[in-house]
Amino acid sequence: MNTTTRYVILAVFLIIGLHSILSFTHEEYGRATSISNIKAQLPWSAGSTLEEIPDKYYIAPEHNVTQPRRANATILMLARNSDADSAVKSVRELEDKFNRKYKYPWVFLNEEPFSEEFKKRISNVASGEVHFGLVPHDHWFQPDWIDEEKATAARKKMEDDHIIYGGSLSYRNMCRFNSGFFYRNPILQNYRWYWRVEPDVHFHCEIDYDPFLYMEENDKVYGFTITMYEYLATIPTLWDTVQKFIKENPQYLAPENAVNYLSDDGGKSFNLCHFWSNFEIADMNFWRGEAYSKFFDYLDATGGFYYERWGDAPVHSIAVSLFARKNQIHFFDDIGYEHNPYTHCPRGAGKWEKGKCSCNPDRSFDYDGYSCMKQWDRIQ
Ligand SMILES: Nc1nc2c(ncn2[C@@H]2O[C@H](COP(=O)(O)OP(=O)(O)OP(=O)(O)O)[C@@H](O)[C@H]2O)c(=O)[nH]1
Ligand SMILES: *[C@@H]1O[C@H](CO)[C@@H](O)[C@H](O)[C@H]1NC(C)=O
Ligand SMILES: *[C@@H]1O[C@H](CO)[C@@H](O)[C@H](O)[C@H]1NC(C)=O
Ligand SMILES: [Mg+2]
Repeated sequence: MNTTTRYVILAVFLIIGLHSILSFTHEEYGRATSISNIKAQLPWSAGSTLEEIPDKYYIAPEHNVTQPRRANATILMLARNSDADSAVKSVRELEDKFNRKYKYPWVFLNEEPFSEEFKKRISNVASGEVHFGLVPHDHWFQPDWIDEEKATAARKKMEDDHIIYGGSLSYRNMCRFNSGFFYRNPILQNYRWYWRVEPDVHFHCEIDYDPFLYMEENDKVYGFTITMYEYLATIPTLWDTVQKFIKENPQYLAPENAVNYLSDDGGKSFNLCHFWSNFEIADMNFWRGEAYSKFFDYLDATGGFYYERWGDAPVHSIAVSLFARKNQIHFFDDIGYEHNPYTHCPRGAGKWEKGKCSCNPDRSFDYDGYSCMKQWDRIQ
């Protein structure tokens, strides 16, 4: 063996040795602090990895039935990226109470792109397909023809008067979007029915039937759980505008409509009763139809969404009460529902028991003085 060969062999050994030392240190790196190692040293998991529960102990998911038929429907949420925590909680609850059994797709809309975090966390809790959509610019932002000076002055005045969201422009964009645009979103074009859900709402009872199929098979248009009075200061000229529209377009008034829920004097004045639209199960083809399209355009042209603070709740409620038959509006008594600060808890005989509801039926908003349930009951 000459010197060169000896050096080559030595070098090879050195490289092999160095490599094993390096890979050893590499494997060791972080061991002291990695969770799995600390866990193994803690008394409650002494000496082994966590024990897995064998599959046989899991009962077959209780409601693993595939429905014979699903409606052409989606569950819809408008949200901001900053709503992720509360959005995930709403999805988790509705999945537990309803959707894990039915697996309807979810649609999330936002005027900004959803973050990867939002999409990941939502997809983790939804059982069906999930679609994340962007609201087109013109569906959201204040149109150019709005007189900005007048709108600014109106916001300032409402803020000074301490009207909730009175000074907010984004709230107005949201209300106008929910009144006249959400159902035109390209993703929602694929569906007829929607169930509107907001971040941070609660569902208190098991929902063991499909409300969409119920609506479809019983010729319903709009479903609600809570009804209450609107703040007059947010809609001072709305009813006048509605009356003008009806005068010009009497053909859209439905026979047997629900005008007597909206008005205590046969339509002369608005009693401010409306369906609380943070919960809605409804037919988008109603909003897409001729009567509502003309109605929305007529309202929008007055600028009332910006010069006042018209909400999607009174706009939807007035339209559905005038352009649909009253028996096309459905009160979902058996859906226990909470949006801070109000809860609807089932009141019908046996419904609270049947739904295994967590809400207190004595505290249901139905009996609150601010509820419009008496006006609803009166027209039944
Ligand atoms: N993407 C987006 N969503 C919004 C915006 N403002 C409100 N939303 C959503 O629109 C819905 C209604 O907004 P909320 O702030 O809950 O309004 P509200 O129910 O009248 O009032 P709260 O009592 O605050 O709940 C919710 O689903 C919100 O997540 C916004 O600027 N951008
Ligand atoms: C439950 O449903 C899933 C698909 O939805 C299926 O793969 C699974 O086999 C079902 N389990 C039982 C027990 O029916
Ligand atoms: C669902 O409804 C939408 C809107 O009416 C319609 O365009 C679409 O074709 C329907 N899809 C199915 C599968 O029926
Ligand atoms: Mg809300």
